[in-house]
Amino acid sequence: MTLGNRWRLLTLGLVLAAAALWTAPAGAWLFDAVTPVAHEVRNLFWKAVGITAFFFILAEGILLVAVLKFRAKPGRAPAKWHENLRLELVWTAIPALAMVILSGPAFSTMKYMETIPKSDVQIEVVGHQWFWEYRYPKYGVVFANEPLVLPVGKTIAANVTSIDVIHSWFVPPFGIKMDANPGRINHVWFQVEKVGKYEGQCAELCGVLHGQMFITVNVVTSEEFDRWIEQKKKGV
Ligand SMILES: [Cu+2]
Repeated sequence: MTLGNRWRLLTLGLVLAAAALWTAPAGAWLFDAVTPVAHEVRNLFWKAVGITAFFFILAEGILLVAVLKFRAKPGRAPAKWHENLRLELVWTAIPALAMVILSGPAFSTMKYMETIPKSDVQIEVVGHQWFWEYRYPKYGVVFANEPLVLPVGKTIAANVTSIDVIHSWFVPPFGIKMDANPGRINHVWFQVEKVGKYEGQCAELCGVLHGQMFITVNVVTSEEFDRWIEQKKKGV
């Protein structure tokens, strides 16, 4: 393979990988964030990328300069060094400090996700091998294996649990990925900003049909939601 071909193949690979990330539902928290939680997660991601990219470029830049400047040349042997305690301390301490600085926004984002505000709609999400059951306790509505329906703009609080093994309720555009553990109730909240159909999937290997434990959430207007829940109450 010639060098030109190799570059072409590499570029094609990168373009395909970027396209897959862009179109796959799993990347939606980054490209289609639709809840305040998802926006927070995305902001945190970019902060982490910014800080780590700074050190990556700095370290690789220094490496490149060292390689070019001190390499062997005709009539000159390559430079050699061994150990420099002060330098090693500095280049360990600075990135460590950067991680400490980054832990601030990381903890505040976590706190934001975990503090459930006063909710407008309370639901229960129950994982089964291999489908999701949804309950609306206030309305006495329970169903399984069909899309969850929620009103746009309202604060939704969800209790997440499981009947059998560990599942995970993962809806990327909401920035939500919560384990559903048997014998334990986990809490999440979200407020969807746009009407639409959102997709997710069980994100914890839970058995042979794990790959088919899809999640669909239809986010509708309040009026549509009221109509839908009335119908559901009647068992339609
Ligand atoms: Cu599962």
